[in-house]
Amino acid sequence: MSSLEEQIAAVEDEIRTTAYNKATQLHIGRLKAKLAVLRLERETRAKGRGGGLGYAVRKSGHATVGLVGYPSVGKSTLLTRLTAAESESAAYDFTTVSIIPGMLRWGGASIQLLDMPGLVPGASKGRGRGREVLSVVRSADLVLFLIDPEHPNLRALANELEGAGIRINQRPPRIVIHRSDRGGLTISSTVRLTHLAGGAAAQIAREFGMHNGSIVFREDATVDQLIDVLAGNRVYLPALLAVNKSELLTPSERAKLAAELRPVEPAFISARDQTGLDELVDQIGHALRFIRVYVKPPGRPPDLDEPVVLREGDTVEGLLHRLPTELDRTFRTAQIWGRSARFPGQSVGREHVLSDEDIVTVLVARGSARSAA
Ligand SMILES: Nc1nc2c(ncn2[C@@H]2O[C@H](COP(=O)(O)OP(=O)(O)O)[C@@H](O)[C@H]2O)c(=O)[nH]1
Ligand SMILES: [Mg+2]
Repeated sequence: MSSLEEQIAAVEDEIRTTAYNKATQLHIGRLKAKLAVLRLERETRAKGRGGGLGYAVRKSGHATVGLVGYPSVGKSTLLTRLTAAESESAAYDFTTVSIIPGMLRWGGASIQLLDMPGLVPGASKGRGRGREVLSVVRSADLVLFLIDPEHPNLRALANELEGAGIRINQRPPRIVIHRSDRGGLTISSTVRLTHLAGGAAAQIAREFGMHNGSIVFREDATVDQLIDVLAGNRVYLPALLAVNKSELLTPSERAKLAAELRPVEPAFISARDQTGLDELVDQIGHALRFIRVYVKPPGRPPDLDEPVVLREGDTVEGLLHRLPTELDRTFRTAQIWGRSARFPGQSVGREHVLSDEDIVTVLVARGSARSAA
């Protein structure tokens, strides 16, 4: 019986050496599924040994940004420039051996920036503390890739994240899975499937040990997307790219690099000379999709100077978590003025999704100590 690593290597090899065509398509799909299952097993074992759990990073601020790049691209220098944190930097690799947090402000929101050890090739397989670093990346709200003009290999960097189950600038596939113990497997779809037609989906599900239940496709998903949903431990993160040390580039070198990186549009910065940094912070702020919500105590005007900063998609529930716990405990209904309200003063429940610049009055159950926020 070969070891787990050997099995993984063997399947990876077979995928690499099998030519992709109509006849091998399903076979490759099943190999990919097999590989995903073996990798899940490897994760489980690593966790059992206490490895792969990552650093304990206490999140703070309204959102967390993970700084991802190879060693010596200037991550620590950038953190020091953007935040008050003291991240030591030096002209050799691996100066940062732990995760260093710093805080920056953007339009009323505070954003935690995490400087971490540089990724090295093979990080997702555990090289150079890669697994620990990647588990910190998983918990971030945004990835900021940093590359330098000498090693502009964004693809390799992104592949390390892919290998660790992190999906960049993608939304979760619209596939709904229900497992059960009996009744066989039902596959249905609301659109025509071009990648997973003719029993392919069922065969891939079986590789994951799923023999009963239902899979509903709400989009024309690929094999990889189905595998992601079956594996179940993927995270979907937005990402930005910055090219550091860009003061070293001539205008034509810069244009050439920009063309190579297309369709990604990098921010060209110099952490050393502090150029392009304001624009970068703006990009970060927009990418995090903050919204500002104003709380209005009943019968009084809202406090327009002190918004509660939330993220797009956050609900009244999320707002309550930011207010005194008493309000959360005794919450009855919320009244909304603004873009998310169908009419001014609409009453909504905890699940209501808020919009930027909404005004919210929290009403609490009668007989509670205070009647409202
Ligand atoms: N030319 C240039 N060098 C930089 C810039 N930013 C950082 N460096 C240098 O690159 C080296 C590595 O920086 P560091 O921040 O430690 O990189 P890290 O390993 O990614 O954290 C140091 O010698 C820095 O002074 C920059 O914008 N331009
Ligand atoms: Mg560093």
